[in-house]
Amino acid sequence: MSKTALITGITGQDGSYLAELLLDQGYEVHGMVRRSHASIFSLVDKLKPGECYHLAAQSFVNYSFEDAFSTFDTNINGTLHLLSSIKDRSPGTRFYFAATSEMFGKSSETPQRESTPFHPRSPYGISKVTGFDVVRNFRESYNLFACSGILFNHESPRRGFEFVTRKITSSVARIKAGLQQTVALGNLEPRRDWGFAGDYVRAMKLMLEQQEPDDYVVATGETHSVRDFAELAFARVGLDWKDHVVIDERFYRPAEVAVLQGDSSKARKKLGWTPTVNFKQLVEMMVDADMAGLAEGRFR
Ligand code: GDR
Repeated sequence: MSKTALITGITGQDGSYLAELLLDQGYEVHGMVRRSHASIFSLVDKLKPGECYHLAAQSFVNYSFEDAFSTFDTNINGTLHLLSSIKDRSPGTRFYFAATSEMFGKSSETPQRESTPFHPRSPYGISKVTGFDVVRNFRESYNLFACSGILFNHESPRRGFEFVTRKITSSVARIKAGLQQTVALGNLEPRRDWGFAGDYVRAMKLMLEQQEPDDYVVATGETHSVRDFAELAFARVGLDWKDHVVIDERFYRPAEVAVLQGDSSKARKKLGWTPTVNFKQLVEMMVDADMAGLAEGRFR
């Protein structure tokens, strides 16, 4: 297989960790940031990459409620165009699709595994279920090596500031430095299965190394509430979260996903994948990075 990889969404959290992993393994890595459908086609035609990781998406759940149309266009049509280009111009390319635990939504079982029925609760979740179905259909119809990673929440010091974990850890650093007093959050009750993004990109790569294409849940198996995250993050710098977190209804969602907890036994068994960072280590890593980043002027 050619050691050429194409990553859409390469400037995002996952794209950056994945690019580093592939470069370390001697790959020639090509990235796309914002694309038009025509440019995808010619790029795939020209590169004929051995592997293609489709990470680009409108990935912020809150925003998807405000603009479902553009979320559907980016997440569904974008995926369809890329897969169509691969089918027509580079059918040997191994394809990875960034699916998500948000597809489970109001789930009928906990923990969620590959066989758990989907019940998405947001336009984002719906768009990813459709993307997942498109990928499976291309695999079954055209014999493409196309996989979906059903990744549960994964975070890092490179996480976007709009997601709750980074919003909390960056605010902890600013509060500790005396730059602000409080952080406004929405619902503190939802529970998520939070892992480290650096671990999760390894699973993506492993999926494309298998004999057969398949779909895998990637998760730690632990679940914690937003409140737990805030409590640990503030405690890391010797503060009590109750003195600094205020609730703002604006951050509540029209429909919430109450609990996500993944069963990644299949990925552990077949891919030999295991996470290396637990919840406490993740929170501390993110707070410590934001404390250092603020001190060094990398964000304000
Ligand atoms: P999520 O991540 O929706 O799980 O999707 P996010 O960090 O946005 O929300 C997690 C939970 O925290 C609650 N919450 C808040 N969320 C945000 N963003 N801001 C707040 O102020 C706030 N207060 C409470 C939310 O309601 C939610 O329950 C992420 C994204 O990366 C998706 O793209 C990815 O598919 C999934 O993880 C797996």
